[in-house]
Amino acid sequence: MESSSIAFITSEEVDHFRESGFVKLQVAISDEWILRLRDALERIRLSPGSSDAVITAEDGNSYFVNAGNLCFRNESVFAELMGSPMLLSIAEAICGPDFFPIQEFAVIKNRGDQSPVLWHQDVNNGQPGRTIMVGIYLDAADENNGALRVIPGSHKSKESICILEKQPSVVVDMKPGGILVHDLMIAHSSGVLESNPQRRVLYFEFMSSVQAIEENIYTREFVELRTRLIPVAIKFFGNNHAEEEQFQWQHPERARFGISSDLESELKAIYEHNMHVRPANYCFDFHSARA
Ligand SMILES: O=C(O)CCC(=O)C(=O)O
Repeated sequence: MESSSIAFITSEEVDHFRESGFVKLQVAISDEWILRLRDALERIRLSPGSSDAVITAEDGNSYFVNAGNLCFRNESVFAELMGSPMLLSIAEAICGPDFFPIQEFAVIKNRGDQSPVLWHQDVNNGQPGRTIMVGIYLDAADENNGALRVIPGSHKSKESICILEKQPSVVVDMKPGGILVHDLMIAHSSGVLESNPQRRVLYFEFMSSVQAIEENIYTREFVELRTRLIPVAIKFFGNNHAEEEQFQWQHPERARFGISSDLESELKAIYEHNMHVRPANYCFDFHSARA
């Protein structure tokens, strides 16, 4: 990760995000982080759990395509990343100091899995701007290898996803370590891998607590439970990076989120509730489905 003397997200990048609904950041995670994260994901692949997805493709092979609840997988590197000043500063700059983490997961594309991600919005909430998905790329992505396609400005549109998905899109190429932030309302999709063996992306989803509750996207109970993950993750980061600058959490009610030093019990208390996130918004075309 870059030194903390460098702004993790610049005001120009925030402006670009607000206007277009996505922004590719200048900062990147280091090779050391990439290797640790890939190794942890590989161990999860070798013993998948109930929050993961393995599919069987037309070629008859099984492919590991999704891993959920990353901070609760006995792989502390994900909670460390969640608690890093880089990730939390990005969330704060866009969502505001009351941001909370909704979910964190990995999307793994493999050559041969034939699993495109169809056009969708992650959440169809009332207003864009204070809701983000931060994608951290562990592999390169380009037009023929699973790069995200986005429809610039679609996060501000009132059109349905069935209309939006027909609008002109742009492809966002990424390098390993690169970070792409998108608004949860932006229309996006991705294709299959044609030549690269894998494209692994870690996703960390955040939203303003006030927006989540005011727009009835999440209950207060959900928001409070997940907000507890922030001080826990900050401690995970601090335990392994004591010499680095720590994130200074500015949440207006942070005093209510005191945690014990038993971080594993804290994680268990958060994740044992198994709360469901809002489903994404896809176009289901009844006419084609009947034809
Ligand atoms: O990683 C991708 O290609 C897109 C994943 C995505 O949009 C999602 O899981 O909601």
